[in-house]
Amino acid sequence: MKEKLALIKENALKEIAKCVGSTEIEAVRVKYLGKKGELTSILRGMGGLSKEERPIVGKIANEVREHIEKFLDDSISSIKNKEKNEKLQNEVIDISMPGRKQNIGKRHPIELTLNKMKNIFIEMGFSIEEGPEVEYDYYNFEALNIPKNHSARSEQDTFYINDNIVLRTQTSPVQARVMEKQKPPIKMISPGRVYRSDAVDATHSPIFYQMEGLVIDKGITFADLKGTLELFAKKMFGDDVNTKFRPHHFPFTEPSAEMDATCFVCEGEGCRVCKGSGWIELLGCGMVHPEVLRRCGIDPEEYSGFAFGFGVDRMVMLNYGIDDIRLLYESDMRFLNQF
Ligand code: 2NM
Repeated sequence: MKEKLALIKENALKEIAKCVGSTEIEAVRVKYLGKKGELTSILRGMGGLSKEERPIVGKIANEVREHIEKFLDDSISSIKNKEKNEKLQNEVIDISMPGRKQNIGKRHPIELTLNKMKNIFIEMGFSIEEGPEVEYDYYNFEALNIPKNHSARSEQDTFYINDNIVLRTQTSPVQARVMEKQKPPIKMISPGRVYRSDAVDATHSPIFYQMEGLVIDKGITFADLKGTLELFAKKMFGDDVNTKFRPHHFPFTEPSAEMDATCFVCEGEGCRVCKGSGWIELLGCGMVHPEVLRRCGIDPEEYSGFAFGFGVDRMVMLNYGIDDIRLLYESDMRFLNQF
């Protein structure tokens, strides 16, 4: 028995010393000290020994086990250490590698263009006013002299919430609200989202952006309108841009006009952007209709004013040479990343 134990010890120590990896040494541990290990089965077999032999053999067996355990623990920790160092060596960070690119948010082209337009008007002393997108029929139509049978009211253009409430089809209701509340002088713009029940195509979206403006004071004339909007066109598209006014009709202004600017792409030669005409239609405008002033609580005998309205999406498209409005609302990163 003693010789057997000595042999087990000798073999175990030899095998442990030979181990280089942690899986290998674990196998050796199981082989000698595991439940079915060589030493364990000897300790189990001690029942068959005489009373005299038992304590002696037991003592030796315990010493052998302690010796093996100690040597094993030391070897395991040195192997683990060695393996950890190797791992750290292999995982060294190469600081010369290029970093991973972060996707940071950007301003949308509509916002970029809106900001540019707003800043031009802020420089000229306009205030920025906002109002509800879900609006009373009264402010969206009635106050603006748009009668009940006007084509802008037909079901196909307006989203009705109920008989009295609509999704605003323009931002002029904001101006009607300001006129009602505020004594002139008024010098404001109302940028914002508007809604129309249109079929979607390259130039129509049921949600789009408008920016309307309003100036009211004593003695405001069409010359003020022209001066303001010509200056805007030059600041927006460059000093070389010329403008012209064509007569038009809007229910809320009289007289009314549309303003064109010389094409800033071909400088009037005719190209794809201006469809060969050399001119680009920029906005609608006019002198505020006396009936609108009256309905909003301003005396048309004392005050006069001009108003104008842009389609912001159209400005964005002209600014960046975009030919399909849908690109502005589809959130396609391949498109948006270009700005
Ligand atoms: C346009 C064209 C012409 C306009 C009129 C008013 C108000 F409230 F003063 F009556 N706001 N905006 C106006 C005038 C809008 O958009 C093409």
